[in-house]
Amino acid sequence: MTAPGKIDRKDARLSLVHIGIGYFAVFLGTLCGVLQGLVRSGGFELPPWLNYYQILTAHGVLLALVFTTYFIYGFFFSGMSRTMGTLSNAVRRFSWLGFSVMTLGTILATIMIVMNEASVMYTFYVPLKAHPLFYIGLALFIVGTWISGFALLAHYFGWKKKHKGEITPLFGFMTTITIIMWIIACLGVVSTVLFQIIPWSLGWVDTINVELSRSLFWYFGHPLVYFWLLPAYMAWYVIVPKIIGGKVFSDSLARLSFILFLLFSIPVGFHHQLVEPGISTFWKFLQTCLTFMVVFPSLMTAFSMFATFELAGRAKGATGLFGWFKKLPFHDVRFLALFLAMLFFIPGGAGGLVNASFQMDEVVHNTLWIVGHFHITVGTPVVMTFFGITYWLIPYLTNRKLTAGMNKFGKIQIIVWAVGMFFMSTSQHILGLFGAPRRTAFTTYGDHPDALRWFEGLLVNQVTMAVGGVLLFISAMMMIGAVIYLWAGAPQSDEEEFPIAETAEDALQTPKIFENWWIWIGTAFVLIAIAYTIPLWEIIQMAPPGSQPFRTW
Ligand code: HAS
Ligand code: CU
Repeated sequence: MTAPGKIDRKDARLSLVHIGIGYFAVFLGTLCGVLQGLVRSGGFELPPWLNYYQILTAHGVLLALVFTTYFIYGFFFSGMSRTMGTLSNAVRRFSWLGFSVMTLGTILATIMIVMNEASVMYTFYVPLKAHPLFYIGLALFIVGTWISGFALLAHYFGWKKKHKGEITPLFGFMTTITIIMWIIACLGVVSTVLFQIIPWSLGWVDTINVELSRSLFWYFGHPLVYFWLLPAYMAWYVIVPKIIGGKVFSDSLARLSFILFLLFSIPVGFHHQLVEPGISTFWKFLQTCLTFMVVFPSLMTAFSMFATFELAGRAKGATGLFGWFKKLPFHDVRFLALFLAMLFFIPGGAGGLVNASFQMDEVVHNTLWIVGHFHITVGTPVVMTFFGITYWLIPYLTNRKLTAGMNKFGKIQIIVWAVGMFFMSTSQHILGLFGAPRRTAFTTYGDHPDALRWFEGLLVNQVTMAVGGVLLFISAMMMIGAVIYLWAGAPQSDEEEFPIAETAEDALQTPKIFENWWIWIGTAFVLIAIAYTIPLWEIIQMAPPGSQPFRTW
């Protein structure tokens, strides 16, 4: 029998293996990242056997796809076991199957990148063509996540069956929303990979409808960012209140924000394609409006965080308008990491509003501004939250202790990450406004005066960006060190908890309709049908001649 608050050793192992692979991807992916930064500064050349677009592809795939997905599943397995009971043997077997298929796909895709057969970036836009095994690896990766996803859904609905009429635990509800959104979103990328790209890359068909492929990719690509963000929000909603000695401000607001993500995160992909031909402006405009709808659950989250902080502070006797701020436990790395993550998301999210505005996107699209945007959305709110979770989750899973020394080390590691990201992302945003493009190695375009400006600005230039990159690499290596120490070196203890907050007594009763999955999944599909049916039909009907494959490296 598992002690209260602890999880079954077999569930712990399933979670740990996922987190371990995730951090191995961090090691490789950040190594590529620092090399990219040094190349762009003009002060460093890659060895002839390594090309810039190869390491850029590895950086994006390993960090944005592999690290995030493995970590998220490791977090889900442990949280679902902790809050909804030990996983059944069947659920665990299915999860190991999903893990095996995911990992086979990851290995295949990574080998193709290492062999320089897939320098197509993490968005693998056609008509750039990688080796067919790269795409087959990606397809296996997605199928593996589906198998594990369905296993987690089985665990959630199994709990519901045993607890008829009860409101489900918040962690489980949020995991289920995220998995359902992920499964629906992946339909886009699986369609283009299976029915367009793989046959085309194998030479079974000569040409490919580029606009259709990109549109199916971005049908998946924007909800992909919420697949990363929602687990971070889960930690902000469910775990932070416990760490700060407070309660969940409103269970229903938390659930409603996740339902809004399920409804509005998919029919918005065209906001990545605003400058692309082949999509009529009406549909771009409609999806831009829906994009502004999907901002609301984030603003609700911001409000909820402030309310949680203030209520916790006041309960401790805070007075004055901002007295509650001083009561926050900044000394605790488990909170500091998540608080800094939230702070970074303010400009990160605001930048997203710029990107989503037609005219402004014309200025920033395909510039370093976008790279700056996603380093303070994925690279900090998400990654720094995952780092913060790691400081207690690994000791919890390995029955070890987050020592005071490691807490101190962790605060330094998190602050180095924050400083590095501040320098790198600020430079990227401003260089992007100066016109510096993304996805290019070092170049001054024949010493063009505009390009030279990217190296001369006072604080903001491509060298500052590289300095930020080096700080991020140092912080990432510190994090890897912390993971190894917490996994195998920290003192044995079973004190470490998986912090799960209770809901505030005076919070409104959560409406039962929130658990009516048919309504929410049905509405999500209706919105998707409205936003995508006609434009995809037009893209197919009025397709220009397809494109041959290109290999530019
Ligand atoms: Fe984005 C491009 C629009 C959010 C990631 N985005 C990207 C790319 C990535 C990415 C990876 O409309 C590049 C893809 C590529 O390779 O081409 N993005 C948005 C919008 C949002 C948004 C409207 N993005 C994210 C998140 C990401 C992410 C989240 C990852 C996790 N993005 C775009 C657009 C593009 C784009 C266009 C395409 C641009 C182009 O031309 O290519 C929204 O979700 C943002 C809403 C959020 C806010 C901020 C809310 C603030 C919160 C924290 C509050 C702080 C607290 C702390 C409570 C409005 C929740 C307490 C503070 C105290 C002081 C006490
Ligand atoms: Cu997007």
